[in-house]
Amino acid sequence: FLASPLTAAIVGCPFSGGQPRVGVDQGPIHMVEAGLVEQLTELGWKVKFDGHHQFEEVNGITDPPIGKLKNPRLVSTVTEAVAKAVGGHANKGELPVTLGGDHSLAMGTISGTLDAHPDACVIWIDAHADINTAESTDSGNIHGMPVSFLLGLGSPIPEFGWVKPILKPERLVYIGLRDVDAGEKRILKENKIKAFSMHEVDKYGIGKVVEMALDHVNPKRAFPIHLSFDVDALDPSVAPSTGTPVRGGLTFREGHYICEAIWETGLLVALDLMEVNPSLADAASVKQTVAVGCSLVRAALGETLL
Ligand code: 4U7
Ligand code: MN
Ligand code: MN
Ligand code: MN
Repeated sequence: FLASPLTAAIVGCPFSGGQPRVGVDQGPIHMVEAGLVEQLTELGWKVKFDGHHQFEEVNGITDPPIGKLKNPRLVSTVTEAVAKAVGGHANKGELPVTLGGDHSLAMGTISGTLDAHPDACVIWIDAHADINTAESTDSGNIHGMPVSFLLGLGSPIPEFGWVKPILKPERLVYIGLRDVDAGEKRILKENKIKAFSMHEVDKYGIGKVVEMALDHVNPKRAFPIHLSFDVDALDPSVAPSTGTPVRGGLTFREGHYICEAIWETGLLVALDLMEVNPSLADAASVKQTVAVGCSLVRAALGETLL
């Protein structure tokens, strides 16, 4: 699916409108400043990066809530721009690496991937399921909702008319869940969506879980893969600087193993690294979280231990 020579396109998305905490917009800037472009070049990639997105489209927008949804027009406008950027790179056979920013951005990244690769499957690594609908959300934060939009669940919201419900429930799988709202549990069951929580990671080990996840979503290893990685899937001791940390998460190695194993399939066509918030926690924790974000990206793009 990828063009040769292998080209990665960094899509830096300094955006925080899908959640209330300031600072997550600085995540992509910190990862690039930590040397991510040079690190991927060192791995042998041709890297395209022409600055972070400025999202000028949103200037002057007035954005009262729609029902419970906060910043709906802002999120819709930004994620539509992201869909175009990611779709543009993917259609050229480049591998978009989207750096967040909050996870509402995945509404855009996955829309872009599916535009170029309609049969792609999605592997979602997260403490959370991010599948609330306009009806089920308590917080109204859209970073907890992108999956429901992509699946076309919940009542349609005209302001999000550009999002096409193009993801099929059987082409989606989760790993790492441990903080799923009651409404989300119902949605997962009703739609028969496969999820491997931390319970399954403990029970089977990460190697078996990744194999089972791939067997479910990609049985013949024939579909392209979009990997959406929320850094809060990792344990807070590994990635402390994130807005919604939940204890009992993936270890450093488990997180990296997932990325390495997906790279080994040869099917990766797009990657998201989301929810790094450099304004949360002390300087050492920020440095650690940013470094972990960069090393997860490298692992997904072919860095090996030997
Ligand atoms: B993230 C939550 F209620 N489910 O909807 C919500 F627990 O992108 C959290 O995974 C969402 O970090 C977390 O607000 C979104 C909450
Ligand atoms: Mn999360
Ligand atoms: Mn998330
Ligand atoms: Mn979060």
